[in-house]
Amino acid sequence: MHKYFIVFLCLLVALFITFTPSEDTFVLDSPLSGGDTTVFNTSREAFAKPAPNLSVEDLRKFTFGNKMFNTNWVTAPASVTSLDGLGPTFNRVSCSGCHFKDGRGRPPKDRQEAMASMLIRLSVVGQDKFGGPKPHPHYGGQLNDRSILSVPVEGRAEVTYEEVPGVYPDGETYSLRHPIYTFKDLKFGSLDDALFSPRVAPVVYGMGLLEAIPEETILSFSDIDDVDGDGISGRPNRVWSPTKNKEALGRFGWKANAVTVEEQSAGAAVGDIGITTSLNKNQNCPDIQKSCQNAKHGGVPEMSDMQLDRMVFYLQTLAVPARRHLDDPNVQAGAKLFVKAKCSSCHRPTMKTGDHALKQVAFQDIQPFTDLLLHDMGEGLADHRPDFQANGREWRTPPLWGIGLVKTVNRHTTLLHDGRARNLEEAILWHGGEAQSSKQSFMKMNKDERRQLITFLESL
Ligand code: HEC
Ligand code: HEC
Ligand SMILES: [Ca+2]
Ligand SMILES: [Ca+2]
Ligand SMILES: [Ca+2]
Repeated sequence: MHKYFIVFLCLLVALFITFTPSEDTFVLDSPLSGGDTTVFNTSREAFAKPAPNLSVEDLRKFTFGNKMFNTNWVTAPASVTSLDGLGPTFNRVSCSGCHFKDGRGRPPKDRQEAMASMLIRLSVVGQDKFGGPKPHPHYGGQLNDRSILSVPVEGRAEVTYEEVPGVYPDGETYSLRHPIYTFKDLKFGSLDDALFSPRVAPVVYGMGLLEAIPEETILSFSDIDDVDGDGISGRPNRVWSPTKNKEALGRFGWKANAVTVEEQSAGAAVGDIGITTSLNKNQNCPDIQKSCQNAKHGGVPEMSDMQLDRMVFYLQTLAVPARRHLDDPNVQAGAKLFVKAKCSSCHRPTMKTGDHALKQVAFQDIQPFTDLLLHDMGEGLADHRPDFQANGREWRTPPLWGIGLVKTVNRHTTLLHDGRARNLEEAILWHGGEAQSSKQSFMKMNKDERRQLITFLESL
């Protein structure tokens, strides 16, 4: 009897620990978004700085990695054989082409402009053998709108917008632009039955810190059955990890569909630039694309392990910019409203990283403003394209650290996975699903409060 009672008590304690809402949803009064990796810089280079805790030796690696990230890959065979193998089909010739100044991409300004810093993921209904999206038989996993000479481009996508007006309870009006995508110049048949997901390039600083957040911490944010009844659940994506050779917690990408910085980077190299690595040995050429398959490649693999390693190191140690204007009363009021409107239930303000192979990012107190979990964001934002465990309405909470500096670095303010929001206010107004009541809290605020919340976001 006694034994069972102890077991019962333990269960009770476990339940209590699991279901007590965590207390860490207040906003810290500290500028150090990235712990010891924080950099104080508000210039156009704010996203491009090495973490201040790097050694001289580390800085050499960082500089090499920086070069790899900025390299313009060229068609094989070229005189510089270490940097050839572009394509045959691709989207950009460098990583920084999309992640300009280590910042974020945007949709084209008009129909004439090409998609220069975003891409369209493609698939068909079903799953591949790893539980991921099933690549389109003719176009693969994404639409490659550029190619080397002698190989045709796959096609391109155009986006136009429809304005849909709305009104706040206090009478103020707004307008949201709904994107409409059309495929043009398709070389290998129609994409009418394809599932597709337009995605802009996100910022790439703080990647090592995100990688170092303990899995238990991320899982502790999850409330799959919404036991606390606040309408917010959140669940992890579990995706296939080729380097771990098993399913693992996804952290990177708009649907948390990549496990490590290395896997994300190697995937980008082959998918976006056409550069193979030891992680992705095959050229990005679906069976039907014969001239793609027959084109000359740039070695096996085209990017060496050393080159990949340095590039990953670079991304892992890019500094996070510090928060600003902490003593501005509007920023302080905005921080309180951020918690009151439960933005902080998904955009988790503070956490501590755990151990990591890179000691510079281990055990840091950080302010990423994300839980790295998937949330149902409603029909408005849905892409209807599953990505491992993420369904067509779910998106990973994007980190908000540094978001106020995007305007300075990238000279635009577009937000959300496809850049449809033209500013912070519109980004909030698109929130639905699990974030519906949070959005409503924002809408019910008076004009000054709404302004304060936005001023707070701009200070991150
Ligand atoms: C054509 C534009 C494009 C190019 C070129 C590109 N990326 Fe990206 N990058 C993206 C998009 C879009 C995403 C989001 C992917 C997703 O949601 O699946 C992304 C995501 C990432 C992320 C994860 C960021 C996060 O917050 O989760 C990293 C890291 C990254 N890219 C690194 C690279 C590297 C390294 C290269 C060069 C080898 C590269 N990218 C080239 C568009 C691009
Ligand atoms: C239920 C979880 C959840 C809640 C609550 C929530 N968000 Fe979000 N937020 C997300 C997700 C997921 C996205 C990405 C959606 C997309 O790109 O389609 C997002 C995107 C954003 C973005 C754009 C980020 C970027 O990089 O493009 C901003 C800004 C933002 N949220 C602010 C807020 C504010 C302010 C509140 C409170 C009023 C809030 N969020 C409440 C989950 C949430
Ligand atoms: Ca190639
Ligand atoms: Ca393709
Ligand atoms: Ca909940």
